[in-house]
Amino acid sequence: MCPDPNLNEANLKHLPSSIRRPTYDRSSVHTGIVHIGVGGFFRSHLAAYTDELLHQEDTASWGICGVGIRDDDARMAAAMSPQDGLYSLIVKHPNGLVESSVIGSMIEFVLGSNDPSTVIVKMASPETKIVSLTITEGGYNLSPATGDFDFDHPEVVHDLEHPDQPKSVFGYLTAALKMRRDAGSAPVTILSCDNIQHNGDLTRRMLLRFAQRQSPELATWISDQVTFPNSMVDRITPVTSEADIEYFRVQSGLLDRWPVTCEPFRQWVIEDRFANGRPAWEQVGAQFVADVAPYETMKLRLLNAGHSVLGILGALHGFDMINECIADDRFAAYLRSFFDQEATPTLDPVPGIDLVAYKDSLIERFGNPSIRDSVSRICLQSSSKLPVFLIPTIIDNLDKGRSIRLATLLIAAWCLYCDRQVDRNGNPLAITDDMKEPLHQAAMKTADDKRAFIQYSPVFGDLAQNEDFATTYETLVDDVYRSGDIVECMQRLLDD
Ligand code: CS2
Repeated sequence: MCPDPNLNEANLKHLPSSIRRPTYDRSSVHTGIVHIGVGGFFRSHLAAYTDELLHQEDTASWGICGVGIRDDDARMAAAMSPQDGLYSLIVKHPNGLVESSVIGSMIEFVLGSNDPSTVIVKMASPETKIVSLTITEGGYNLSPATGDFDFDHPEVVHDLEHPDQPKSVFGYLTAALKMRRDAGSAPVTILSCDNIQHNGDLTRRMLLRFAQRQSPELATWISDQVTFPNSMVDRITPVTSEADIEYFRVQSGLLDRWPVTCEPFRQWVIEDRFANGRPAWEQVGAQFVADVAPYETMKLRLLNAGHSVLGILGALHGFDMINECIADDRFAAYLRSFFDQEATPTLDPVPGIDLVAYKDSLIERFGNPSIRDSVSRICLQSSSKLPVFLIPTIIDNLDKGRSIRLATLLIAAWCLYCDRQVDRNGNPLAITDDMKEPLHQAAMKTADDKRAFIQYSPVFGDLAQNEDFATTYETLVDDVYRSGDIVECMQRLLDD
């Protein structure tokens, strides 16, 4: 059998008219943005906004060079290279409608693992005006225990010894910024697009800590010349499945090795602090504001924390998909109570947003049956998500003497999850977490010491020292272990 032809520049003309494709001349687009961390989310979000913008006039200087600095990025490079950086974005509406388009904004892809210098030179090029990042919550090398940059991380230790052969994102950024400074090039913006409170401020703080160790003068230059706008990003983007590849193949007759599926909703709120110009993303729906803080807190504490609530409780119950959780009234009711009773009281008013409507829309988005967003994707790296998404809500509520039970049950459930690593039917849980083993060790001690899990400071900091939290947790962890049925425990809190 003849293999399907590739999705690539030459074969765009074979696409059926129902599939949108770049109608701009890709060969005249050049790189203005270098993006580190080419995964599903970057491709459904920043790259998709930028693709829409490239359809407008005078935007050809805003093409994107994708960069992979981790070993497993080689898979993405291998998928994108025969496709000239093109891929399909398959948008799935809750009513079953599906819209596909081919995205053309990523005009180059370079891998650092073999040859870091190509990446460094690209980031340092005067053409590059923005370096954007989706490196995940854990990628910022922040130790929750100390609140500081983790200088003990092996990649960081390596990068400080070998500044020209970096492995970590901070090593790369510092090497490129040094090259820019030495060449007298124009300033640059570093734009974090990860789910972290004040993601730009954190990037700046972490980068300056690292750069300072290498060269205090360089750190001062970075502090003066580089801007780090905060941004809030949102679009639910499940892990690509074989079914997505097959869907595109049937629709188009072409092989896309790594399509992206996502929901129709998207949101991007960005602080307008760019050191060297920026694309007019507002023309394609992004919102530029002076202060992103209320938007990001809302999103982290409702959407992302809400996802973790469903993910961990749903995993223990034996659900595979997030929409299955929402289809179960008991989970939907628990989530809504968490939103209303514990997350919302911690939020400031958000300009232009009706929080009740926002929460309604989250329940609808999580329930989208076409999306097939897995519980395991949500639970991935919970050890770096919960300190960002959930623990701040608990801390704020403790400070104000408000309810913490619904969020604390999640921590107790997570302890059981890390300890037993099976769902209620005894099926093994798919757990991917850098801290899986130490969390397992801590959770296993629960029978002898109920507080053992929350004393794991790399995740919880000194939260266990708060007596109100610790006693609430003790009662709930006891209930969770005795009952073994998380829905019963959820119900007890709702009935109380
Ligand atoms: C999710 C996010 O990974 C998670 O925990 O909550 O990936 C979420 O889907 C995105 O932030 C949506 O914008």
